[in-house]
Amino acid sequence: MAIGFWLNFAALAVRAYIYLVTLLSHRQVSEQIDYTDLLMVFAYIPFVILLSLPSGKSYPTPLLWVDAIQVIIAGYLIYIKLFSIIPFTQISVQPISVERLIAFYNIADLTFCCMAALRFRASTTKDEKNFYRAYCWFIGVSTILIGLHNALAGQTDRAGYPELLGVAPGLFFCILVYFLPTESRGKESTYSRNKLTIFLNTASPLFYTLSLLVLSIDAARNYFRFGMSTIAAAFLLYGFRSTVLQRSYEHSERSLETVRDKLQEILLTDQLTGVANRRCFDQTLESEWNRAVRGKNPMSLLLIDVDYFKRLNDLFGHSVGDECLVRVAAALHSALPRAGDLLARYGGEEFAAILPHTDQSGAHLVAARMQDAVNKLKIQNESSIGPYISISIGIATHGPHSGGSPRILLEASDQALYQAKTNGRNRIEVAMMPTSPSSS
Ligand code: GH3
Ligand code: MG
Ligand code: MG
Repeated sequence: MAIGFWLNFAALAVRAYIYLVTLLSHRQVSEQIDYTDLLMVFAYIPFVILLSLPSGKSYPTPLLWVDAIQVIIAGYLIYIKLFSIIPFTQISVQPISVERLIAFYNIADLTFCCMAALRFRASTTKDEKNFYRAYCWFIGVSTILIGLHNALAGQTDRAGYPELLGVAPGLFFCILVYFLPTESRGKESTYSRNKLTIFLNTASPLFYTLSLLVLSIDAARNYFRFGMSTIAAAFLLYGFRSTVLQRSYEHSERSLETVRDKLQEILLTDQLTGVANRRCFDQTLESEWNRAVRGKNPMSLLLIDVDYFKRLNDLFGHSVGDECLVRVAAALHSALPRAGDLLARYGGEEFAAILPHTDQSGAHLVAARMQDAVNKLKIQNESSIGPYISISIGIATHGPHSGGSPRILLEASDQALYQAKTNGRNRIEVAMMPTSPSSS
C-alpha cells in the first residue's frame, strides 16, 4: 500500500506542480505527454495485488512475485493501450483524448470500489474487516473526488483550480489512517469462510493471467513482437505458479497425512503402557468377531488381571505401580508372537488379548506363556500367594459353530477371570461357551 500511495503522491505532486506553473503563467494546458500517467497506472498495481490476496491465510512469497510481475506487465500494457505509446520512446500512434483518459480512471476507480466491497464482504478476520472497511471508505471518497475533478478539469483547455482537487483523495487517506483504530491487531475473532471467500481465494489468481492474455493479444495487433513476448510471459508465469502451488499442495498433503497418522496413533494407544487402548480394543473385537463369523473360524479372548495390584500401589507408591504396569504390558506382548493378535489395556490393571484363528487349546498355550513371562519379571509384591507379581487369566473361545456376540464373549471371559480370582489367583480359567449355529 505504501508503494502504491507513494507512486500516486509522486504523480500527483509532479502534476500539481506542472498545473500550478501553467496556472500562474496563464498558459494553455500542455498537450505533451508527461509520464505522471504511467506513475498513476503503476500506482494501481499494489492495490490490485492487495485486493486479490487470499483471505485468512498466508500467501507463499513466490506466488506473490509471480502475481506482481503479471500485474506490472498488465499495467504497462494498459498504459500502452491507453496512450498508444511505448513509454519513453516518444512514438505515439495517436494522442489520447481527455475523455478516454477520464473514462479509464473512472472505470478503474469504480472497479476498485467493487473489489474492495467484495473483499470486505469476504473477510475472515477482524483485522481484515477493519482494513477493507477503511479501504472502502478511501476508495469510495477518492472515486467521488477524482470523478468531480475529472468532470470539472476535463471541460476546459485552460488550467484551473479544480485541477488541484486531484490531491484531495491523498489528503483524505492520511486523515483516515490517522483516525484508524490501532488496537485491532491480533484480535482473534474470525468470521466463517463463506462461498464468496472461497470463490475469491480460488479465482483471483486466474484474473491476472486472463487480463494479461487479453491485453497482450490486443497489444500484439500494433506491436506484434512485444505482444507475443507478453503472451509467452503470461504462459510461463502461469506454469511457474502452478508448479509452486502443486509443490505446496504436495507438501501440505504429506504433513496432513503425518498429523493424521499421529492422531490416529494417539487415539488408539494407551499412553502409559504403549499397547492398544480400550477404544482400539472395542473396534478390533467387533471387526475380528465379524471376520471369524464370516470365515467360520475360531477366535479367543483373554482377560488378564494383575493379582493384588492395589497392595503393590499401597506398599511402594503409584509410580512404582505404573512402572509395574509398563513391564507387565511388555511381558504380555512378548507372549503374542502373531501379527494378527492384539493386546490392549482394558482398564486399570486389566489387559485383554484378542486372538483370531485361535481355538481353546491355542489360547490356553498363549495364556500360559503370558503367565510365564510375568512370573519371570519377578516384580516384588507382598501377598498371600507369594512375594512377586502374578496374573490371573480368563479365556473365552468362539468356536466355528458357537453363537453369541462380542459382548457375550467378553462376559464369558470376565466370568472365567472371576473364577480364576475366586479359585486362588495366579491361574488360568476357561469359560464354557454355548454351542449353537451362528446367528449373525
Ligand atoms: P485382585 O487380585 O482382586 O485383582 O486385587 P487388586 O488389588 O489387583 O484389585 P483392585 O481392582 O481392587 O485394584 C486395582 C488397583 O489398580 C486399584 C487402582 O488404584 C490401581 N490402578 C488402576 N489403574 C492404575 C494405574 O494406571 N496406575 C497405578 N499405579 N495403579 C492403578
Ligand atoms: Mg487386580
Ligand atoms: Mg482389577
